[in-house]
Amino acid sequence: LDRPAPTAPADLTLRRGAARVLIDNWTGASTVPSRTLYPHQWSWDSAFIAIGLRHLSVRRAQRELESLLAAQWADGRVPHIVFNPAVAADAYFPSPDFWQSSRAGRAAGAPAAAQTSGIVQPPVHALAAWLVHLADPAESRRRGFLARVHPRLTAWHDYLLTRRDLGGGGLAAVVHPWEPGMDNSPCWDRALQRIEPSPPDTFRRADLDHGHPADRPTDLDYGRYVRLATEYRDAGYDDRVVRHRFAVEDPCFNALLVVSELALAAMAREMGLPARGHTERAAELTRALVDRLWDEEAGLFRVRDLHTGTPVDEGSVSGLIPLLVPHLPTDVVRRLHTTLTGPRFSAPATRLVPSYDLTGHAFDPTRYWRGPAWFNTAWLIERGLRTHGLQQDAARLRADFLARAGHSGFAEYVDPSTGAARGTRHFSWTAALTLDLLS
Ligand code: 9WN
Repeated sequence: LDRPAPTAPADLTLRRGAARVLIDNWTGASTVPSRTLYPHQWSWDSAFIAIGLRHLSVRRAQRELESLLAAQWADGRVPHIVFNPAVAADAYFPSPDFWQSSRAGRAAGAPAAAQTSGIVQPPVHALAAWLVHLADPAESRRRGFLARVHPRLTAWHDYLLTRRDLGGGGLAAVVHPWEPGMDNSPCWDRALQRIEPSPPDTFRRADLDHGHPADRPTDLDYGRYVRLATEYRDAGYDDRVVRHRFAVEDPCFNALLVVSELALAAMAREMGLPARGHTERAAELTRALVDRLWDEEAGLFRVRDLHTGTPVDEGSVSGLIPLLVPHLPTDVVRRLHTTLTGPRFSAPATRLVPSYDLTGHAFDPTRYWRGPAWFNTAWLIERGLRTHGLQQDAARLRADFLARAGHSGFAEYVDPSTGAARGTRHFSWTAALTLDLLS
């Protein structure tokens, strides 16, 4: 309501460009994040993509989420990649031959037919499903969309809050740096020092065929990613038997779980089912998030390393995303807002929020999650600002999002110091969330 209607010619051009990206990246049942760098289906990408696709085709948006959920494991996990069997095995690393989900993941309930990875990504899916429903409730009811996805999404959250509550404090832990979706964030550096990297000659990085080495994680990072994934695979991806050597609680991951739990409550009410279990869970999660991860002195949420039992002393955009959570204490919202608009996260060239503290010792303006500003995190923060009535800040962030998305050719991320496009172009979630902010 506080947004201008997308009738200006520039908005229409932007809308057409964003729609073109999503049409080109649609494979028939889902959307690839990028035709070149990421040629399969990714979990949290699909959720963001569905949020944009609902403005083009509600049916396609439903399909996007349902094709992902069709690859859910019997233990409830939603895998971070669902592989497209029509794509060459060497187009992306690690490929299905590495994960071996249907064989190695049998005890954990991996599907027999689909090939998937064995790890997860942030739970944005229930929020996405609810927003897809709201785009056309009559069509959603006619197709029984919520009745089909609600039980699967509930099982997904159950998995995260039982098998993945590794700290015993009511939050979900992530066990691989790919799981929080921010692969090489400095937040993982210290925990990763404990992991001996797999030798570089044991794998081939397909990402460097398409991505610039200065924009991507390093070979040392990859060696550690491979080691951790190999150990999980060799333990049958079974959280009941594996001793995870990397285990952290991430603020963004858990904040998304809170809002997705509230989305499940809304779905339950819409279907005439009890919603109380979901709202209670959201309240417990919110309390645990604040008790375990809020750092009053730093003015943001911290990652907690479960091996040391201590907060990680790094400032990441992940620590600002809990602004999305509706029932946060008021002083926490006030402090988050101050941090967001202060020198650590207010970049000179763009209002899009950098992925890492601009004044931090590890800040790098071009390397992936160590500084560049990403569009999905900006979308989440824009929503968080509106959740707490900070409309003016939200409007400024939205305007910059749209300008950068258009100028960058729907880039994967931008350099926060110059605003220059980085990573791949025609990136699906950048296009999808552009459509959402325009609608
Ligand atoms: C590993 C697909 C994914 C995103 C992640 C982003 C990147 C993969 C990679 O691309 O990760 O999952 O190969 O680097 O970090 O957030 O979901 O777009």
